[in-house]
Amino acid sequence: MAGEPQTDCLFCKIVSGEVPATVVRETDTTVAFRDINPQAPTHVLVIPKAHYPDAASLAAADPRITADVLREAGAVAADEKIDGTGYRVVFNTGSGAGQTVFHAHAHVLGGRGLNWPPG
Ligand code: IU
Repeated sequence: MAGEPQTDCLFCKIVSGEVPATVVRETDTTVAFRDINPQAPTHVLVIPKAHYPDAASLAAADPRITADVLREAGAVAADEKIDGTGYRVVFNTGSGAGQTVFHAHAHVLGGRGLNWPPG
């Protein structure tokens, strides 16, 4: 069923605590943790606790939790003090765009200059 935990999903296991992560923020609906392979001085992932394979399916199913994820991305940026200089929130969607974990997640990247367009 949509939103239910998936036994084979790494991020569902982080939500349940089965897989450890460096959690920086948590709400009723979201978890934010440091990316294991950081691409910038700040690289935090914000995920919904509910399982949706990507941002589009999350947004279609639950706009409120989608807003929670975006609000938490902003809160991470403020916590990390990268909101003044600028930061990027990225939802890779589909393997052709670099998505490797099919549980919706926002990358929050900052703490260095970020080029545009991204690679
Ligand atoms: P992507 O947009 O699906 O490619 O992002 C997945 C991210 O999850 C990627 O940046 C990984 O480094 C990160 N990650 C993690 O933080 N911990 C893990 O155990 C695994 C991946 I596997």
